[in-house]
Amino acid sequence: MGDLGWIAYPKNGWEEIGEVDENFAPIHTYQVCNVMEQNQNNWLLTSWISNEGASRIFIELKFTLRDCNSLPGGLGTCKETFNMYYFESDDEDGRNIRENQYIKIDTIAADESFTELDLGDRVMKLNTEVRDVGPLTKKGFYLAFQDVGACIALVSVRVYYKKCPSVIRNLALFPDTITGADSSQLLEVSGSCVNHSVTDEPPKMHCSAEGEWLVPIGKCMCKAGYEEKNNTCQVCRPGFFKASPHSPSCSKCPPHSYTLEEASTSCLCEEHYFRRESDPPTMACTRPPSAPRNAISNVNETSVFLEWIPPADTGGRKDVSYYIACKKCHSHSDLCEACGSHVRYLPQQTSLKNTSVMMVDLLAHTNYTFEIEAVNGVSDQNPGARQYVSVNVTTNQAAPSPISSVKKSKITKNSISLSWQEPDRPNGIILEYEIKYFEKDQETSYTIIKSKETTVTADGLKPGSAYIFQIRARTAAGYGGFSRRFEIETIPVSVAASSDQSQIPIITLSLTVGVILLAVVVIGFLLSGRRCGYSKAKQDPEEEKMHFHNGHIKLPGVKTYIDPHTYEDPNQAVHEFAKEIEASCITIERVIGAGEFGEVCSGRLKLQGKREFPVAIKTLKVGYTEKQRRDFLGEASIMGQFDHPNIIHLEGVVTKSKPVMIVTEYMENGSLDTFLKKNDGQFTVIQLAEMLRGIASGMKYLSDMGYVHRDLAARNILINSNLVCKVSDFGLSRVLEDDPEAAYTTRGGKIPIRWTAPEAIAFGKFTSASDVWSYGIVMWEVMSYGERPYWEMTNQDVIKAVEEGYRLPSPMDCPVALYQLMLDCWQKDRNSRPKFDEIVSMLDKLIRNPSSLKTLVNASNSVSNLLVEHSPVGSSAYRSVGEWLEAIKMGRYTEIFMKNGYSSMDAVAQVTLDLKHWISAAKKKESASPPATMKHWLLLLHWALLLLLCRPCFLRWNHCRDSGRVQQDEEAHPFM
Ligand code: ACK
Repeated sequence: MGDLGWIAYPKNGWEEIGEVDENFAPIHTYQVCNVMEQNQNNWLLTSWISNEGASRIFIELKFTLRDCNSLPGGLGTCKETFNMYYFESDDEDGRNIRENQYIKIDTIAADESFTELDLGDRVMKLNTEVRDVGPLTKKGFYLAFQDVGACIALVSVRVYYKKCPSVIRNLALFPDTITGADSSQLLEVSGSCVNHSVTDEPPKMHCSAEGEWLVPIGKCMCKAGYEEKNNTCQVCRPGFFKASPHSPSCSKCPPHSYTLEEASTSCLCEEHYFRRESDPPTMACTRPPSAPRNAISNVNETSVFLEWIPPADTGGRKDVSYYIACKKCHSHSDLCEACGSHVRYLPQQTSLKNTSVMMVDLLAHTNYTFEIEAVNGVSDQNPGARQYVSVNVTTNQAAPSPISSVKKSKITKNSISLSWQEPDRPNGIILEYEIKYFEKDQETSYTIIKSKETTVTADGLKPGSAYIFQIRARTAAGYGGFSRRFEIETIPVSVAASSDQSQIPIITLSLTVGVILLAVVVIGFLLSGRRCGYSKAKQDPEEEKMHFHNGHIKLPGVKTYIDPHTYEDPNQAVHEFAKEIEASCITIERVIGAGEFGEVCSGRLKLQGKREFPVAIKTLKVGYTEKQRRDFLGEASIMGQFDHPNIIHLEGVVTKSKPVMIVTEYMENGSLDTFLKKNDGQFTVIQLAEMLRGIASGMKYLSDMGYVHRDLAARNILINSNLVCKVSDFGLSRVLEDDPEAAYTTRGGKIPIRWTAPEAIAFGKFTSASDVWSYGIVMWEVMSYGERPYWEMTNQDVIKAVEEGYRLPSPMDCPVALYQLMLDCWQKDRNSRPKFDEIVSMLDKLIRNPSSLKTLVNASNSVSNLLVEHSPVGSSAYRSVGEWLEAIKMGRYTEIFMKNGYSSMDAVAQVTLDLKHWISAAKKKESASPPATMKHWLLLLHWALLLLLCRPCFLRWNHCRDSGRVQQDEEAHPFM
């Protein structure tokens, strides 16, 4: 509205006029309209305009221009354009420059002219034209408008430049930026990160000539502890954290962590919770895992397999692994020590990912405690909180490991002397070594020497020949593996001869001395009255030599049992098979039992050159008859013939002084039946199977020797502290007098009915096959922890039941495979029963493959066995329990039946179901429902057995069951 200060010349040219615009607002315009006159050159100069740093400016003109056609008479001179110029200058002194110094921007024409009509309406039609100029190099400029004879009204001149306006993009601030001079130019502009943010890649954008931001590159990110909100970085509140600029926003503290501060970059763990360095801060705080669960062990000789299930609480981590700590413990104290490096762990001891491990190369007969510890990534941060489950195991007997090296001590043309070291793992006391040798490539014909020493001399060899030697050790657990083959050559004759020659004088001398010595020995021998006795014809009392060809022994060497009865003088038999011990070598410590002929004591034996060891001593009571002495020592004559780890070992006898004694190895746990009763339910199936395996192995040895035991029963098995079972009780008059279980048969013999095969009871046919029957009963005794076979049934009932095809039911929790083996042993046809060697291999197989022992005979089957064994014929249901009991000659039980609620036949049928129920409850260890006393239970069983013997009743039971009238009541029990 004020004075623009523009200059117009000449005077009659451009003229400043006040007007109104289309909205009737007052405006200034510059007008010129000299259309009638020739040679117009009217200039209008603006004042100095600063370009404010822009190098390209835009000029927008708004004007009206009269159409020459609408002007009457002015056509010759009238123009419809005007020119626009500019002149650059740094200051305001450019007004005085000449016209020709102005630079033309453009000729401006109207694209819309107004007509008379328009004028008449007083409506202005505005033209708008925009031109740009650049690049500008000075601080400012003037504009000039040249009219050359048009009718123009210049309404507005707007001068401007373009810029990209300040903006925040990707948390970077880009300032106002004036566009470049060139219309296609993009200006690269760096942004600066907003508060609490940091650069990732430096932020940049491009400002286009049109004032638009284009192509952003790079960005800023809110630093740790801050998050982006509305283009700013906001602090994380307490309880929230942001660990890295790269995380998009603040997160709530993960479980078991907290923060009380603003702008937290991490959260702190709650007490007892930890974070591993490598754990991301977004992960919950975790803790060490709880202990592994349900650890079970499986001992196989000197290997232990452990299996467990993962801990209930993994501490919130996935990196749980297991560590096995191994401790060797003393059996009678709590003292334990680390196992040492000889134990191997498969696959490894630490960082176990799987929930099982196997320890091998443990010591035999040793108590171990294994601690299975669950470990995770934070366990080391809380070492005080070790969580483990311990498993105590006792390793079994195991054969010794092979001998690793052999030294040649002397080689001649006919002999090779060797020595060796005890095996690395003897796994017991080495009883002897077996040395097998043969001429190279002549393996079918070999010699075996047994030696108690770690040296041997093989003589009678061919000169200059190669021999192959292999050695193995034997302990109570049997033979270990043979060593590798050692090839050794005897000296050839030529070499031997030459060395012999050089030694002729020495040999002559030795020969002379040898002849004299031999003479002395022969004379001495003759003078001594040809003592013959215990020592067998061996080259060395500690050595035994046997030759084999094609698998058959060449020398008479197969040991068979010799019945002491075949000796005219029983004393001779004793001294043939038993060593005489001097009474002074024996210390009797205490009485441990009563035998048939006198007390049984424990004590110690100290033989010359050997260390003292515990023994059992059977004594013959004073005042014995000659027959009693003979029978007493008869056992020693039999026992002395046996040499097997599962046969009680005879140390010797005392016959030269009184009391007469039989000294055997000491078996710490006494007789097997008592031991099992005392330790009911304490052993694993594998341990029981191993006991059975030992007994079978001893019996195989006896049967191989042609010895029939006749009184095989758990009470006649002894068990030592390592749970090794040994067959004992080798009475001369067999079974008759000394076994309290023996009863007289109709044939007059005294027989332990429950253990004896039917053919032995009926016709006195005692064979190894009848021993197999007894072995089956022993299996049953072992698996039922010393239960009495056929419980309280009378011998007569037992004979009858067995004769009718009834067999003992499976003991509780007995593997199917073992019960099947028992049933095989109890085949009526003795030829169909397994042989002891088959039993041993069968048990070996089962022990080697413990999973085969996992299927148990289920409780209900074992009960139904009681009843199902029979094929009933005929049916006549009894009306009352009394009637039925009378009919089966069991009338005396009527009152007991009634007292216990068995007043109807239906209730009797329920007996079986109650039994089933009780057994399954016992299996689940619910102590709530067993009968009031064990006796009652036995009675129940007894009755069930009676049911067996009563066919009609069985039928009735079957009928009840089939018709669904017998309702199985899970809760009720007659004795509760
Ligand atoms: O069950 P026990 O303790 O074991 O009771 C009997 C008792 O003597 C009468 O025979 C025990 N007994 C017999 N021989 C031995 C032995 N070699 N070692 C330990 N105890 C034995 C048997």
